[in-house]
Amino acid sequence: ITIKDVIIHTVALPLVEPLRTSFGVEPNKTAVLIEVVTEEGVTGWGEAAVDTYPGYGMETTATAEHILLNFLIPSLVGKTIEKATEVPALLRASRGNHHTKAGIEAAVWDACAKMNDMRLADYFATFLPEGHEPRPAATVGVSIGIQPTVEDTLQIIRKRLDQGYQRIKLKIKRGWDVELAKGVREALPDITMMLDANSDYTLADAEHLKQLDDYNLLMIEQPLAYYDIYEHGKLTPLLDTPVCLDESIHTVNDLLVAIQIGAINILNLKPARVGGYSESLRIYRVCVEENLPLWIGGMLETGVGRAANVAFAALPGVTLPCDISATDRYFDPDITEKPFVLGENSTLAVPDGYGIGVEVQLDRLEAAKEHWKN
Ligand code: OSB
Ligand code: MG
Repeated sequence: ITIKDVIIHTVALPLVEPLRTSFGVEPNKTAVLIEVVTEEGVTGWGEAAVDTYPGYGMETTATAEHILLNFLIPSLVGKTIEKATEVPALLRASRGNHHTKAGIEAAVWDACAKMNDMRLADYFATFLPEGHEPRPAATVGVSIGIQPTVEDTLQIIRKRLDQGYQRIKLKIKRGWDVELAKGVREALPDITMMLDANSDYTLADAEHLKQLDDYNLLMIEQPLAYYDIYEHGKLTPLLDTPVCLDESIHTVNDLLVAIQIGAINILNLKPARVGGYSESLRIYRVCVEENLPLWIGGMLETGVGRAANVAFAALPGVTLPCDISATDRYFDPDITEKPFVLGENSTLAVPDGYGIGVEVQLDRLEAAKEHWKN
């Protein structure tokens, strides 16, 4: 494809249920959607998963717009791209800004898959060894924010179990952890449960976190600092509960270091966090080679970002349930048509269409752009 134009759409969508984490809460999902228009007449869509504040990552809607308009878009317009994996080299002059780069790269991935008359999931598999053809659906769970009480949390968990989710993730923070895990485990002895600390603890909390070993947790996600690998290397061997890293892993190199020093038992791969699907494929291969359990995380993406993540999550090296839930957990309505609906055995089917397989509805896009302005 030859890139003719790149258009950005900053949007806000009201969340059906805001997600309270150890770093904050937002009633709206914001995103910068990126539309890549090609000389061939194919259009690709991508999503830069950014918030209005640098809470999870360092980028925001404003930095994404700035970096796209001044640096990334000028690096791509007029370029001819044969394979989507060529994009990182074209963006190399700009450092960091992974969520933003992932968004523009995702739009190129969508356009390239469409140009090849392929679903994005199948296009991903062309960059992997044989035997990595996508499954029909991604296995998923659901992430539940911090609630005022154990009883409130149980109520939401029961609703999600009734909806068919088979893996429950609970957000925790300092002062809201052991009591929660104990209360939920006593009420629901058999559920598959995990916790996500979003970097709220320090190594001094190791003894405290050790108490969580009593509650049969699938894993604890990102206990220590978002920039740390070293201290996770100290904590992980002390816990029986497997430690999953999210915020700490920004590149394949970070992952190799984490594996080398024993900091990681499981990886939450967010394509946004590592700068896109090209780097995600490198990381995927390391996980397969090292037998490291892998799942795909989420950033409450709109249908554009979620469709691409579902495609990636369908790859067979993704071995644990992903944080990609059905559309009705996030938005009513989403900006894309064909909502994702939870299927048999806690899955989301890979859409049939070429590329990401879902279409942006222009009237809803306009409404979401208006919502952003207000
Ligand atoms: O830490 O995994 C996280 C959402 C926003 C920012 C960080 C995280 C999350 C989630 C939600 O846990 C996952 C989802 O998209 O459903
Ligand atoms: Mg997380």
